Amino acid sequence: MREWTILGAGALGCTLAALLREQGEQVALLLSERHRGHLHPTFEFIALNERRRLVATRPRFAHQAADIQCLVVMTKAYQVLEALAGLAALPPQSPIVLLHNGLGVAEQVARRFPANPLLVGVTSHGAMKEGEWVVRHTGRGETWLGPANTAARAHAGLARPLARALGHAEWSEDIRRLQHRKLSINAVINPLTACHHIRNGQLHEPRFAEVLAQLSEEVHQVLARLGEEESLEQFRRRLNAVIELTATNYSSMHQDLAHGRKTEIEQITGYLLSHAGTLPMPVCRQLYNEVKRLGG
Ligand code: KPL
Repeated sequence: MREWTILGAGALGCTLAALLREQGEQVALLLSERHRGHLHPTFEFIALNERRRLVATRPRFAHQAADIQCLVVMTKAYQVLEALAGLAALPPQSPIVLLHNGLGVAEQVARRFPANPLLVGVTSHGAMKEGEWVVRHTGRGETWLGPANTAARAHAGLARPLARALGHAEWSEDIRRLQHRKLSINAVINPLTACHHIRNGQLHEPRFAEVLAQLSEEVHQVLARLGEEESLEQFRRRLNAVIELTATNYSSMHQDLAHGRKTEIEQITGYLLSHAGTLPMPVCRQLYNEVKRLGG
């Protein structure tokens, strides 16, 4: 039976581990050396219906990379390359699945692991940690996977067990479009909420109407430059729906800044700025600089 190895025991990584275990799938958590001694990395999982249970997974460490059959990387975008650096012994036939926010990382992973099937994806599940080993699933969402290289296409079937575990998961040959859609939402909500110390829903307060409109326009212009055909009006509707749906959440970038962690600004806003060509992008640029100034 296939074993999933999850790299990145954050809230989403543990949520995926718990939901896969519930379906009887074999799951290992790839742990950093500081967790050595945890023979069975067990954590408490709080499901959407508030039911609590202990989830036991198998511990794995980088020196066991040769045993990894399917690697799901759920670290922050900026941690992916460093986290993979210790896995040179990963078998070349083992698929690597990247499920982080932002863009620009998969190309670097492909250079580092040219033989491995490389899958990329987006997920809109929400989760948060309530302690080092206590994880709460806060929202069900969609998950999409697609190929970042030709070898990945042989692994489209991975979407099936993921769908059983997550409630929804699908394969898309046009995954870049879905990544762009997620990036465009993150590029508006994340830096604005992080810089103004607000929950997502507060973006609908009148004081943010102007900056929200300007930023949406800038982000939409870059997406159009990247070949996306969604109209500005459609983008605004989609954005407003996500703001409503996640109104009580603090965005991941807000949480990162609030906890003194590095943010994914480089892979989100930085990626857009580097693809903006001659577009001026004043609001994007200002938020990028502000997040950097705040330490992210
Ligand atoms: O994906 C998110 C994030 O916080 O990174 C959104 C959709 C903005 C929800 O908070």
